[in-house]
Parts: sequence; C-alpha cells; structure tokens
Amino acid sequence: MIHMSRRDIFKFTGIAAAATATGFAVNKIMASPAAAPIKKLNSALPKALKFLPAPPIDPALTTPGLTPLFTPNKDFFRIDIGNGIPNITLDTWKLKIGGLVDHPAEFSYRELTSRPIYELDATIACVSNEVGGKLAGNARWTGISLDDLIREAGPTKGADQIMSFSDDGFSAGFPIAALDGRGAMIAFGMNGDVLPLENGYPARVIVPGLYGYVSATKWVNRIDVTRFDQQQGFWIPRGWSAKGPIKLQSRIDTPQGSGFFPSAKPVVAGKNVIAGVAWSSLKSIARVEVRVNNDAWMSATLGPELAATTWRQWWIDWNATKGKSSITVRAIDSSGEVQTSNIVGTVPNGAEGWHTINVKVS
Ligand SMILES: Nc1nc2c(c(=O)[nH]1)N[C@H]1C(S)=C(S)[C@@H](COP(=O)(O)O)O[C@H]1N2
Ligand SMILES: [Mo]
Repeated sequence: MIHMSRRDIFKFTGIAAAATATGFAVNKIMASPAAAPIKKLNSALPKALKFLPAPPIDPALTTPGLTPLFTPNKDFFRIDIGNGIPNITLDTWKLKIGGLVDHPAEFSYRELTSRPIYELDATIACVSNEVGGKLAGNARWTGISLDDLIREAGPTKGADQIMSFSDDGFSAGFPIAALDGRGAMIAFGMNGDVLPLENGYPARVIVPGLYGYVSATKWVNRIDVTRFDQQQGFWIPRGWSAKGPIKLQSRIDTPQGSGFFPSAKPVVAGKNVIAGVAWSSLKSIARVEVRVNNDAWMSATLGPELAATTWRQWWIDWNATKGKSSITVRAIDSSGEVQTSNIVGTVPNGAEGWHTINVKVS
C-alpha cells in the first residue's frame, strides 16, 4: 500500500491552491472555456423549492478566532488528486446514471435542475484531516435528491455501492444503504452561489456523514450502481478503507497553540475564551469538554445546531494564569460516545485522538 502518495498529492495540491490564491494559476483557469458558463450561471443558481430557515446569528461574530458557522466559499478547503479541473461546458455536460440498474439514464444540466431542489446543511471533511486540522468545512448546499435519482434508475439485486466519477480521474464509492433519507444530493450550489469551479462546478455529490474521498465527487459526470467486491474508488487501492464514515472530532481554534503557530497571537493572563468546532458522522454533538492542564473537564457552551451532520461551534471562558498551559478538547455525541484519546493516524480511515495545544501565557 502506498500511503505517502496521497500525502504527496495533497502537498502538491496545496501548492497549486496557493499558486491560485496568488493569481499564478488563476489565469490558466480563467482562460479556459469553462470560465464563460460560470459567469453566466452566477446569476442563475436554480432556486430551491424547499428553503431551510435563515441561519441563526453566527457566534463567531462575537468570538474572535472561532471558525464561522458556514465556511465562506473562498476559504473552503480544497482537495484534488492533482489532475486539474476538467474542462466542462454546460451545454454539453451530462450526468449519466448506469451500472447495475434497470433504467440507465442521462440528464442535461437543465433536466437535473428542473427536478425538485432543496437545501442541505452539511459539514464535509477530508479523511486526511489530522487531529486539529482544517480540512473540514460547513456549507449550505443546493441540489437534488440522489436517493430519488438512484431509486428511479432501479438498482438490481446484489448492488451495494454507489460509484461516482469525474473526468479528472477521480472516483468514489459509498454504500447504497447511505441513500437512506439523510439528504445525499447532487449539489449545484454552495452557500447561495453556483458551485465554485474548485469545488465541483457544475455538479458534485454530497453525502452527509461520509468523508469526501468515498463520496464527494466534484465535476461529477457519471454515477454507476456497482458492487464493493467488483469496483473500487480511486483511493481504495492506494491504502485507504473502502468505507469512510466521518469520525467524531473536535478542534480548538482559539487560542492558537504556540507549537504550530510560531506567530500565534500571544495569550495574556486574565479573561480569555477557548473556542472551536466539533463534528461527527450522523449524530449530534451533545457535549464538548475542555481541560486545562490537569484540572477537571469543563463543559463548553455549544453553538446552534443546524443539523446532526453539521459541525457545532463551542466556547468557554478561561481565566488564564501566567506560565505554560496545555489545553485539550474532546466531544461527546448524542449516543454518549466520547471521542477517544487513542491516537490514530489518518491512514486508512481517519485520524483519532484529542486535540491538545500548548500556550504560553504572559
Ligand atoms: N473530481 C474530484 N472530486 C473530488 C476529489 C478529487 O480529487 N477529484 N477529492 C475528494 C476529496 S478526497 C475530498 S476530501 C473532497 C474535498 O472537497 P472540496 O475540495 O470541495 O473541499 O472532494 C472529493 N471530490
Ligand atoms: Mo479527502
């Protein structure tokens, strides 16, 4: 199993993304034919039939350093296998549904977007996210029901996997059992805008509760109903698990640990706030606990819950005393599962362990 390849690719992608941010790669993308329909579409995100309620006031507005409830599209993490963004023109783009089905089908963008559209709040995460890492984001997605599309296609007996494909060479497979009403969708929109090119324009798969590498195909153009024992998604032969439910994780956003961030904002003795986010697969975050040094665990205040499958912000006051302190967080889900302290690496199915930061208080 080649574990490093994924990591290397991510590094590469990170560099590519950074280059984009500085404008280096942007010209190339903008010059491609795909750029034209993007502009046209930006004013024409199909309207949802079913809107979610307006989001609550974001606690991040009053807690400096806390991750926003919704991740702005421009700040959303980005993970690609490094083959670039397929050159897609909306007029010719099609989504094909096939494989082990009675009624294979093919849809144009117009056909897909004239189906009932709804909104979904979901946090997506990368299996490569280290404990305390930033490879997770929360968005209000706009799209159509994947459950319905596949039901209409009529999976044949024995089929157990939904495989999606894109022209960059990526593919991802997840259990057909996840089409259980949790809201799996073909998404066209993200946080009120047409999907950004980087995040899968014109359409991507979103399945709440599953890591991106098994589900969240961007620039999707084909979905096959298959079997796990016959077909594998891109990352599976490269050392990653065939099944990838998101693990229970929590992260401290503020203060910043002095180890990771040499330039971390200094912590001044006295009243401070410790804050961050916590998320799980399909269960609500019921409690978040924080421990300073070897003191007792304290329960943090939880932010609003958008859905069981979105992250939850948390925060707690901290009266910091001069010297070095270590701060640890752990989450407890609605079934009572306590995030484990056992340290597990990202390979093969996601990191485990508590996020601890060390801060110097002066
Ligand atoms: N076509 C395509 N889709 C993809 C990928 C990819 O490399 N190519 N990466 C996947 C992985 S590993 C993750 S974690 C998510 C990340 O989605 P984002 O880049 O929108 O954050 O996209 C998934 N979909
Ligand atoms: Mo990922």
